[in-house]
Amino acid sequence: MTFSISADFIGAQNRKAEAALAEDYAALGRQLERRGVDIEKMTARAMAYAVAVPSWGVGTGGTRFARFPGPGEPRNVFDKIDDCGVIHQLGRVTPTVSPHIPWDKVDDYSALRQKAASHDLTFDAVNSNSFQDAKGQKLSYKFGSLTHADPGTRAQAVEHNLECIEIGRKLGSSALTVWIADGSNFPGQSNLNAAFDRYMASLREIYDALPKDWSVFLEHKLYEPAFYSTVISDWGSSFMAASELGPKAKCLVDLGHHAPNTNIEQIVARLIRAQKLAGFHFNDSKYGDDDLDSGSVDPFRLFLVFNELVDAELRKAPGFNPAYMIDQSHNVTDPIESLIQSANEIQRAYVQASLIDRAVLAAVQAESDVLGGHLLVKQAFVTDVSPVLAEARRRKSGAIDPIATYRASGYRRHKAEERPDSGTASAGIV
Ligand SMILES: [Mn+2]
Repeated sequence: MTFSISADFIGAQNRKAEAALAEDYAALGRQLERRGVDIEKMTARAMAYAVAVPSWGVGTGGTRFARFPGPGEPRNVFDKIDDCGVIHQLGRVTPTVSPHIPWDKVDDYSALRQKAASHDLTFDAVNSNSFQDAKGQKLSYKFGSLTHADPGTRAQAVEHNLECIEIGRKLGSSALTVWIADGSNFPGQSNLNAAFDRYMASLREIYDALPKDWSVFLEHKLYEPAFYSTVISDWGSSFMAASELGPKAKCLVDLGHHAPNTNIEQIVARLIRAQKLAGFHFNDSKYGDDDLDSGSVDPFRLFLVFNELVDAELRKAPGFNPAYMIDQSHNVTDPIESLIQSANEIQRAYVQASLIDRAVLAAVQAESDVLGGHLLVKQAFVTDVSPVLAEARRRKSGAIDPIATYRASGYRRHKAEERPDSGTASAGIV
């Protein structure tokens, strides 16, 4: 019998925090009422919001220099699902898991699906991996995968993506996320145009194999591991590819995959307009694709992204149905704590953006009241909606203070005993 956190334990922890929460919730409710906002509507929105956790995120990540494993790391995808279960049990905002193939390959996918269901979890978009060589793989991706100059290597990469679709069908997923590391490190190494043509030909084969109700999410990244050129480097390339492929192909925005200071919220607005926004890989960054915890460095940028998303949601923008996922690397923290905190910050940005009265904002903008518009947006951002998030968790039988409850439970200590270091734990970032 492996250790799990009981509902009774969460209830006992919550009882210690309930009185203070009730007081804070009532005070915030009165403040919002003065602004014409019904706190109950905000709590309902917080309760309805959901973001997927990446299966790879519960293992300790690393950099290209080193990885420092933590105690009790998941040894396989079943352990990962247990950890994802705890994140959802306490935070109540992450009911889905985004799997990664081949890292999460198993013999029995119905057993994996059942394991997830035992934690009230289902599976979100499947991530393929042709940025490293799988064990026993015939041809290497050292010089590319879907855009490799060799047709045999391209065919192998296509075949891998088709296998990911098959696995995803067994897991109840309905989307495939494709990110390739393909590019070049030297001017002259690759023909920039021909590489894109090969990408399109490979993606066409994958696209044509998609089941009826499936989508393919194209993920762009400006650089790394290729440092001179990347085939799908920006949202323009991604949009071009998705447009040519058809309606099932959309563009995924990973917040870390842009040059510093890029106006990502404007990219989001454009993709919404084109009905090509697939969804997100949330994380935060300071210098590049740092894969830091969501909302840890620049919560204002996260909020501004949600400002566009809530705007699109409330005006019922055609085709707007983004998939929300976290994609970050936890190198120096307990991954479970980081994912609870990150999901909370993403949900916070969503609720903050929901505070804005869109009609008032539009009227102010129509009058070219520059600072007036800015103040409306800024007022929403500086409103501390923590009591709304805590109350949403409490009403869904989660923890009022999820990280404190997690620490008090001793979950990590128990897992360190149950999961002896096998030296095989996989973790990574995509
Ligand atoms: Mn990503």
